[in-house]
Parts: sequence; C-alpha cells; structure tokens
Amino acid sequence: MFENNAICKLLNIKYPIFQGGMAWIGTAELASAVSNAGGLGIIGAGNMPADLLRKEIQKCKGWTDKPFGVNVMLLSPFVKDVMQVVLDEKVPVVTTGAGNPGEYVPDLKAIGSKVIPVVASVALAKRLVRCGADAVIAEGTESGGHIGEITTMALVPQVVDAVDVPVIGAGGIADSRGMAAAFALGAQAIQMGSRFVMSEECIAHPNYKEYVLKAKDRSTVVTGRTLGHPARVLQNQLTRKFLKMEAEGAAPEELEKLGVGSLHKATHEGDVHNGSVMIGEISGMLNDIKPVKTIIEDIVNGLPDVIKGIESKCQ
Ligand code: TUI
Repeated sequence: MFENNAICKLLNIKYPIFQGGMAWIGTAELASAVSNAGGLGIIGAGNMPADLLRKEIQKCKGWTDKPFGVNVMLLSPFVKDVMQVVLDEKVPVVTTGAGNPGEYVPDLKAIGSKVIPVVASVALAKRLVRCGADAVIAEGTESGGHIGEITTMALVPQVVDAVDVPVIGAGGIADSRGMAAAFALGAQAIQMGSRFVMSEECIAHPNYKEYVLKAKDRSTVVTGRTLGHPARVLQNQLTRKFLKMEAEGAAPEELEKLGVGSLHKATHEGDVHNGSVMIGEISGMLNDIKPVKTIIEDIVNGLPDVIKGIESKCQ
C-alpha cells in the first residue's frame, strides 16, 4: 500500500499520515511515536523559545531514526530564532501555520528541508508553491486551534486544482472514512491533530483528554474572531466569558490578556474550565484513548472496506 503515493515518496515515510504540530502537546514523545509508527510526527513549536525547541528536536532524534517535522507557528514572538534552530538542526520536514512563510522558504530549501506550509486559501497556496513549497496542507475550518474560514470539503479540491504539488488534507479527519474522503477530494495524504491528542503518547493532562471524551458534535466554539486570529476550542467558562466580552466590543488588549497562557493552563495544569481546550469539530467522535500505532493501523487497515463501500454504492 502507498508505494506510489507522492507524499510517501517525497518524504520517505510508510503511511501518508501527518500528525498536526500542536503547541505544547506536539512534543518529542508524540512526534517520535507517530514517526516510529510509519507516519510523519511533527513537533509543534508554538510559542516555544528557541532553546527549548532545540532540546525537543534533539530528544526526537534520539527516539526515532525516521523522518519527522517541526511546525513553526508564524505568530510566535520567537519565530526568527525558531527558524534558525530548525536550520541548524537540519530538520527534514518543516510545516508552518498561522501566516505566510514565504521569506523563509529559500533558506530551508537550501539545507534540504522539505517545506510544507499550512494554507487556508487558494491564493496563499499558489503564492507559496511559486516560492518553492514542496507540498501544501489544506486545512479546513473544522480543525482545532487557529483556523481559517473555509471547510475542508470546499478547500481541498480547490487547492488541488490550483497547484501542481501534492496536497495534504486536514480538518475534521479522524478515521478511515475521513482519509478516504480526503483522497476522493484529491489529497495525497492527511494530517490529523485531534485524533493524536487522544493517544496514550500525547502528554496532554488527563483532564484535557477527559474533557474531549465528553465532547459532542456541537461542543466547540470559535473565539478571537474580533482579534483576527480565530481559534476553535471546547466551550467552557473561559469561552463564555471571552465570547461575551467580544460581543460587548472589548478592547483587543483586554481579550489578549484573557488568552495569554490559557492553552498551557489546559494542556499542563489540567484546568479545563479556565484554560483553552483546543480541539477540532470531530471531537464528538473521539471516544477512546489509544496508542499512536493502533490509531494509525486502524485507519490504514480500515481503508479497503471504506473504498469497497463506496464502490458498492455506485453499482
Ligand atoms: O496554526 C494552526 N493552528 C494553531 S496555531 C496555535 S497556537 C496560537 N497561539 C497564539 C495565537 C494563535 C495561535 C493553535 N493552533 N493551524 C494552521 C493554520 N494556518 N490554520 C490556518 C492557518 C492560516 C491562516 C491564514 C495560514 C495562513 C493564513 O494567511 C496568512 C496570510 O498572510 O495570507
């Protein structure tokens, strides 16, 4: 399976499955587990200072001899130093999020890294392919955390039609059906974040995972639209306060103050009431915590039956 898959060939991986590079919880533990299981594990740099990221990369190199990636969050105050660490450490795959990484592409390509930006629009996908991106991740608004406006269903085929590099579909995918659907839309691979939050290897606080287990289809809300960086999170005391303040026209500085440190509060302190529990719309379907290897193998092994089911509906 996947011998001729463009992404597997480009990155030298067994399965065309990326782990979304999530801030605070996309650590070396999770990334190395995903890479060891045949997918592409990705360390989420988030707002991490550069020296901490270097340690995380070195840990990951110690735990896997397979390709892995780093996701650079372009809104980070440390983005320049983070990029330098990624260059120094010759990270095999660099994904980016929450912005336009165009200025960094030439240096990353020069050291042989594969550059795969997350895009939320056709325009940015085209621009970055012109800059030399090796592939793009088309991420729909179903995702958790920082999001764009367009759904995966609408975004993926439009990006596929617009660029001549492989496209990875992301947003709302957590099982074999989602993978088959992304492939039907023209994607060559998938990226999943939420499904991997609910793995044994993910270091998210047990309260975080418990809160996701309780989530239903309509449990997420989007905060921060008035700030220009919308984020999908599970509804809680913090989001009720935040959304009320946004509706009342609160000043950006006041809202930013409420948000600072809130992700860490949820992921590490386990405060799911006053912290940001970032997760995608698929969370209602995440009803178990499994080892990374089982997550990946269940999805891959389930694909043939999903494809047969599609064929039978067409007869
Ligand atoms: O980056 C993500 N998801 C994230 S990042 C994050 S941590 C964070 N911390 C503080 C503030 C905001 C976030 C939590 N979740 N996903 C990738 C992604 N990128 N989704 C959407 C985009 C995106 C949106 C607009 C990429 C580019 C873009 O346009 C930029 C431009 O200049 O056109």
